[in-house]
Amino acid sequence: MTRKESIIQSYELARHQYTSLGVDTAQALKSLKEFEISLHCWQTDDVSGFESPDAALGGGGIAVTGNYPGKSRNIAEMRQDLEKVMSLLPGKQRLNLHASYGEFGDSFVDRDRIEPVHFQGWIDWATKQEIALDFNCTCFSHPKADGGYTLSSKDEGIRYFWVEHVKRCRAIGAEMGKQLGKTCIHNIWIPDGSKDVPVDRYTHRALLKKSLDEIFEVEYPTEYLKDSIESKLFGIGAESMTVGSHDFYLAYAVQNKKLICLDNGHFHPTEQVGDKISACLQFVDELMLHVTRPVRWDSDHVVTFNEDVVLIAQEIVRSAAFDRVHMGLDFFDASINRIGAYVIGTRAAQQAMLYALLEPVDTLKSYENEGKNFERLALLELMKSKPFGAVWDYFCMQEGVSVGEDYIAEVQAYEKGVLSQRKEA
Ligand code: RNT
Ligand code: ZN
Repeated sequence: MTRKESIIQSYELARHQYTSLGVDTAQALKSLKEFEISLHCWQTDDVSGFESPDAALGGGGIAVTGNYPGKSRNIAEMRQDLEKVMSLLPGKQRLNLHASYGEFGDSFVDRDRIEPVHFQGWIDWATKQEIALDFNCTCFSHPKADGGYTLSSKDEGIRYFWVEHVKRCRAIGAEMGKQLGKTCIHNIWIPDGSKDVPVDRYTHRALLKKSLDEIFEVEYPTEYLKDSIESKLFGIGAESMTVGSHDFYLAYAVQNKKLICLDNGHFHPTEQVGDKISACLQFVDELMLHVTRPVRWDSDHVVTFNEDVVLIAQEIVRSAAFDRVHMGLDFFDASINRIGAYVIGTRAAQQAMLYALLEPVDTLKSYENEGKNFERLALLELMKSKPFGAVWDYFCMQEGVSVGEDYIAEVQAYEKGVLSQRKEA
């Protein structure tokens, strides 16, 4: 039997098993193909960005550990890496850019001066790749963020600088959406917070509200731009108080019809972002997700197929919220091959979606409605050993990308041929 024949045969056997449970595998694969995940550009270069040749992540309570060779050093290398990643992923994804990744040429363009023209190269590239772009203001790794406060700063000059930056970022995002004909989601995350217990939380939060109001004064058509705001519990150096807490942003999002962005590394370790989806969706139209793997803290390890991610996927599917929940990734691991990390994490998120799509939701719901909780638990347990891997392999084959473990060799070849040729700058 050829490899192809065995993949097809395994799929057919799997299909029968799912069909007998009332699950349509073909429909599941159709939905999976339509579900676009927003790839975070910052996994290719450890969140360094290209504002200056020696740009590196600094401040803001996020940290990248590791020094695996081969990180992308410029935009050409980054695009090359992204194209490699996308060639190893089934379906079509989006790209999530940070403002620090513009094409600034030889001159230094400060954050309050950036314009759509600095991102035209990305728009052209995305047009060629036939993908959509999402965008993020970069309110960290900058001297004006060193004081610990940006949009909530009591220093009017600093606050104004960041308001201007974010306003410009929204204009850039809207331009991306307009040119690409696909809505761009612009996300705001700021590092603002305090290491030790502050006494004036109120003023900082009032200032953040004021800044957001100023930023959102300009309205863009929703076909071009949608806005999300990302909450966080704490960061390194901001252990005692984060200005943009979940309460703050959720309330702001509800009151101002914005998207709330839930990063599953930004809550207490036992809180489940999956549980928050159906709660938030009662009050906001749409959600943005940053899917990550927090190991003990917001460590941004590579996403794996774990219970947290599966619950997120299940809640999207069970809530029939495919069009209302946008999934982006947010992890950065510099201790292993970065391209491999990317592919593992994105495939894991896609697999979680597939797992959720292959769930016999109707049967499970009717068990639940009838109070048959033993039956519900039994079926949920049974689903864990169903041959969903066979459906996944078939999907990859249909999509013309590496099946099963084949992508390991592809990443190794890319490391040998491309990444290892990159000398440290
Ligand atoms: C930080 C937030 C934020 C960043 C990116 C780079 O804790 O998760 O989303 O990771 O903007
Ligand atoms: Zn995030």
